[in-house]
Amino acid sequence: MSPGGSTLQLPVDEAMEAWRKIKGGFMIDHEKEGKKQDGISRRQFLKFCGVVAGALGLDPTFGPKIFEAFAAGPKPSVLWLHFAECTGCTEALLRTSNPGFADLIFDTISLDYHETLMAAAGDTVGQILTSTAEQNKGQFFCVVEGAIPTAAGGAYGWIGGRTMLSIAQEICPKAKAIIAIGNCASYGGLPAAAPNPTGAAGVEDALGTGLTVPVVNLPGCPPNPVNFVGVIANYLLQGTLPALDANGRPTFAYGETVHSQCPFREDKSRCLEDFGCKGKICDNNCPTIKFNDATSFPMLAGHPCIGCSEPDFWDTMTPFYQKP
Ligand code: FSX
Ligand code: F3S
Repeated sequence: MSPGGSTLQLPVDEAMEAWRKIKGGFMIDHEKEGKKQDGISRRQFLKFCGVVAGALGLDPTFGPKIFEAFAAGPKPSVLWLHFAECTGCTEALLRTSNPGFADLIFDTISLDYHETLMAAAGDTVGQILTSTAEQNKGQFFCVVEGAIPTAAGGAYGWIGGRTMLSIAQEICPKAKAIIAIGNCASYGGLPAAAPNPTGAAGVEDALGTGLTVPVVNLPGCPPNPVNFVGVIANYLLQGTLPALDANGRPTFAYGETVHSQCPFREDKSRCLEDFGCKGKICDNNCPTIKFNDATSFPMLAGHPCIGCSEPDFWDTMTPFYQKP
């Protein structure tokens, strides 16, 4: 959106009511097991909780405990901010189908603000964001998607007549915790690639040392939605954020290299190292958790790992391909 905002506007109350209806339409009906038209079946969601348990390094028998934690409520409030990015992180979430995105999101969290998905537009959106953050101060998870341009006082990135930097400075410090989703929000990603004239940076770097709210980085371009839900599940189960590595990433997901989990280590005919695979210097659980309903991951699809979960990967991991 350009400075000045869009022309389509709803009063705040109407917009919030519309958003509640959208959310309500997607809610899981746990009584109707197996009846997919009203949402995900209990069995399907239970299975997904087993996958999340696996991602967290827990025995799959923890699946029912995670399920209960999500079902118990109240669901954690999430305000989701978009900054400089391609929206691929949200798209990755939207493409989940087992459970589907709507079920996944609306049965695990209370998504109270998300510009890509909400009905409201224009100035109304800004008012919803400000008032929701204020009402839930210290209680909500702030998910940040995209880098924050910091050069020239943030002048390179605007939403609704405000700089992305000023929005982040207002909202992020009010959160209980910040989840930086994707490499852009974690470390700057593509927008921060050299020579980075916009001064794009990840959340922690953009907001500086004065930020006292904990930040969990979930890099990947895009990251795996299972790891996002894993962070929330960890919080619901233990009341804490997961253990983080030196790059602010949960060790349950980024504790080992991609290579160490790759099934092609012993298969020279499938290993893509000679084509530029960065699996040995990139930490993530892609080969274990997989994408697209756990059907595939880059190397299985014949594509080398591009190292997208590491800081500055556009500068340090390129060229992504090499001639064998
Ligand atoms: Fe960045 Fe996510 Fe890559 Fe794109 O929003 S991590 S460019 S997949 O969309 O931020
Ligand atoms: Fe080879 Fe990359 Fe797998 S180096 S073993 S294809 S992670």
